[in-house]
Amino acid sequence: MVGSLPHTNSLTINALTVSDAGSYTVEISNGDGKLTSSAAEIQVRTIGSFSHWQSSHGITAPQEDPNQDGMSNLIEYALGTDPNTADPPNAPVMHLERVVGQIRLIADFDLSIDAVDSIVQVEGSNDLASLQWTPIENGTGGTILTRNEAHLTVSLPADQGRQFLRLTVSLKP
Ligand SMILES: [Ca+2]
Repeated sequence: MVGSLPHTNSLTINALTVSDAGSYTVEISNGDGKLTSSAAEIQVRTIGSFSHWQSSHGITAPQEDPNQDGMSNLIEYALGTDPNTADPPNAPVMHLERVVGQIRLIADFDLSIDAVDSIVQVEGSNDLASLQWTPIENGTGGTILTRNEAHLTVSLPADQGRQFLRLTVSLKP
């Protein structure tokens, strides 16, 4: 591939397609060998499109579960797992933590940084039989919800009796 380096500190290569995603070693040199660079490893990622992810994995519907691991394709997209391989699920990391004298349940969900068109929501219930799920909101009942590009973390008081959590995923319109 050929790019341009017009006396700036950045190099932009625009003529890429989604099939160019992958790992590369990049070295910069000029034609007469008088300029060279150290090698750099870079990753080119495909981001931001469930429809592209869907077609690249050969799947047809967001709610299907072709690898039968209990997670829909849409959940697999948001978590960055393979919808066709029965890998171990990208389960949340959960633990109890004492914070200022209070025992709290911490659930940390590892999210795909590429699924930028997904909307991830944690819902809670204290009774699985009722099928009543309530969105977990920051500040409600002492809940602390933090989110960054790659993680969604929920911190709940652990003295509220039995609690169940689930992850829901939808796509931005
Ligand atoms: Ca699945």
